[in-house]
Amino acid sequence: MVDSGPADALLDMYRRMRLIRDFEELVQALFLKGEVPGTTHLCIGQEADAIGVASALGDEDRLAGTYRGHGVALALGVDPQALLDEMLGRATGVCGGRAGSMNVIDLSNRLIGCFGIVGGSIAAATGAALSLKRQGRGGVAVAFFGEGTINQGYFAECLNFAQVLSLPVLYLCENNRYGEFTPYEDVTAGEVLDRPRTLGIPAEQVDGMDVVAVRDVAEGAVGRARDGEGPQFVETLTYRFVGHSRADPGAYRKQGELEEWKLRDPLTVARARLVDELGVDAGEVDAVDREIGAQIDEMRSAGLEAPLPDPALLAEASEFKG
Ligand SMILES: Cc1ncc(C[n+]2csc(CCOP(=O)(O)OP(=O)(O)O)c2C)c(N)n1
Repeated sequence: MVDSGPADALLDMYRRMRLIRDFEELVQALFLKGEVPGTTHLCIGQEADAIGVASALGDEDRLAGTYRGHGVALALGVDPQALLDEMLGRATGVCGGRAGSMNVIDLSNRLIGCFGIVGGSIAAATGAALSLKRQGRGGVAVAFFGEGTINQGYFAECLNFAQVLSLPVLYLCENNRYGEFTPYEDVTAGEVLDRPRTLGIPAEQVDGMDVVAVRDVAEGAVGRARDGEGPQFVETLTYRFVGHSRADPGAYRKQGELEEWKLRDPLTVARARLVDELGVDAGEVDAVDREIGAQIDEMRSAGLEAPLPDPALLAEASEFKG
């Protein structure tokens, strides 16, 4: 091995991406068996964004995610078993089984919420950035959202507000090409980066299939926001390998597109860099895969045996129709 520093850091990021991938594959399998109430939105294929950005964050920072939020939750350090239990609606879930897949929140791990409303994460992170600035402890807030969100009112209002007040916020747009079942270009004029740039917000694009590239760009952007340079914007070029939600087969994709993107699976890209460039033994990477596989098996059994919430609380929740 040439230099163990970058190899160790990348192997750690690979491990965390593998956890997200296997976790979501388990959630999907359990959903299809009817064990997951509500719905699911998976980030399979987009793991490098969550891990790359989380790797650039410190203790004072905060992050708001979307309904596609399992990846950022795990990346920030939410307990995997508690997150799985949440998907299964169990009392031991990170939100006591009442948030489900879309609305996870874990303030102790800097996750200020995952939002089912498209654009909700932008508003939450902008507000958090205002609060962080007033506290003066150097924290930065991050908003994750998809490219379909840039046509929402929240987007224009919040970016303008943040720029005028020079708030410490990173707007992280995951451009996975589709908003639900609609290609970006069918509903959006111009390029994603044109929008923040119109307001004078520094904006850059990064390969969202390369966790090292995402981490490096995120470190730069978070650092500038922390140093008082105001809001920053990053667009990751990525792709979800699965449908929008539930059992969507993704029939709207262009022919061959999925297969082409899978060649650049973030796990494959990270593995190749580990083995071919950093000299890590392929067996070491295989061992990580096996370790995570065993962890997931244990989590599955524990989750399915975990207690359901108090029936009184369930009755209260079912009365809420809002
Ligand atoms: C305000 C609002 N409008 C519409 C929806 C329905 N909806 C859910 S996801 C989605 C697409 C969002 O696409 P994008 O922002 O690109 O994120 P992605 O799902 O690709 O991660 C839409 C329109 C919603 N949840 N909230």
